[in-house]
Amino acid sequence: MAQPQVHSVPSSSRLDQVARAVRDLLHQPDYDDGSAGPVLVRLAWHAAGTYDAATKTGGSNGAGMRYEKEGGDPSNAGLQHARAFLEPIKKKFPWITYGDLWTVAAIVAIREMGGPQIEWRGGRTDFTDESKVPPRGRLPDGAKGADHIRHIFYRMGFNDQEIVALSGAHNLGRCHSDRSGFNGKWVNNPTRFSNTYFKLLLANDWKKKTLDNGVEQYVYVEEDIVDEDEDEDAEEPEELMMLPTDIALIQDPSFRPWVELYAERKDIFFEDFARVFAKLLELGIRRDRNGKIINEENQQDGYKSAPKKSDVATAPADQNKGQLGHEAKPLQEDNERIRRRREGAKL
Ligand code: DDH
Repeated sequence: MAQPQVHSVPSSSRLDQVARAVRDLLHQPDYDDGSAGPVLVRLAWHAAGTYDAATKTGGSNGAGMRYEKEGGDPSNAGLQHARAFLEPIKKKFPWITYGDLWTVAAIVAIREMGGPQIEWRGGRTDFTDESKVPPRGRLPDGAKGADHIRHIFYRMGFNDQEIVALSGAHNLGRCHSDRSGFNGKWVNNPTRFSNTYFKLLLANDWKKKTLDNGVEQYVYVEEDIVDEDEDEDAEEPEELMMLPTDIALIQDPSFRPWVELYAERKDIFFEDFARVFAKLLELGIRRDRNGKIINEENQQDGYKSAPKKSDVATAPADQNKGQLGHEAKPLQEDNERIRRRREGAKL
């Protein structure tokens, strides 16, 4: 029998408060490139991108990443940082579900980083156990090619154009060798949402490089960001990178025209991205005519906001070595180096 509904779907005035709190936490001078935005976007994408249209399982309802079964998927390595960033907001607004918080944080971050306004609809519940948590292995592997990308995104119900539009999120953030094994950022300003990623894909002569950890990615050093007045000992400009899956977008004859369009027309990219990201966040969610979510777990439990599981951002057990236990330590050291470099210290 259905339980009485204890919590209601958040009102827009309550959501405004959450959105404001997300905006306030984005500025993180000691983290990565100075913003929590990119990793928040990735959190929402990985929460939703587990959807399987055939079985109607996975997707952004339930916040399954709170459970080891999903949070421990090596694809989700590093997302504990995003969840930890949001924890003070959850503490301040305990009524919001993790499912809503993780997804709304991404759209606030994208807008704040100069991206489009994205439609967002609330009402996600939080799973109360892991029975509905999707199996691991549903997210894309950056080392693979076009067939793999299609296999993953067609499963969610996206077409080739939508895949390319979504991939434009790689304007943001960076790869971390202690998370995915890849390393570096796609564009010079990774905290500003734009279509630069598509421009660079087409403009640059990407060369395959094998990193010390054996991982292969593509790299390019943009000459014109080297400051000629800089003395010889100065830090080299950071090499830009692409994943093999990014390069597949310009090699595949059906993906490539969309890369060309988005490189040329930022306005069209923004419009398409907004539509497709909104679709992504709705994956796995069924609504009635009034917009109320009617998934089984929502009908059983209502708008169920789960309590926090732990005060400490812990790494999944099977994550890369070095992140176990003190998983945030290498990151902190990295960030400290970046911060000191910005302040002009020679390291
Ligand atoms: Fe991605 N992504 N992504 N990505 N992604 C990584 C980082 C970020 C793939 C692999 C990686 C999307 C699609 C794909 C963002 C958003 C989106 C990293 C680096 C890998 C690897 C992780 C790390 O080391 O920290 C692959 C493969 C695909 C694919 O399409 C085949 C999509 C669709 C999105 C989206 O948001 C719509 C963002 C943002 C980041 C930067 C995270 C950060 O911490 O910074």
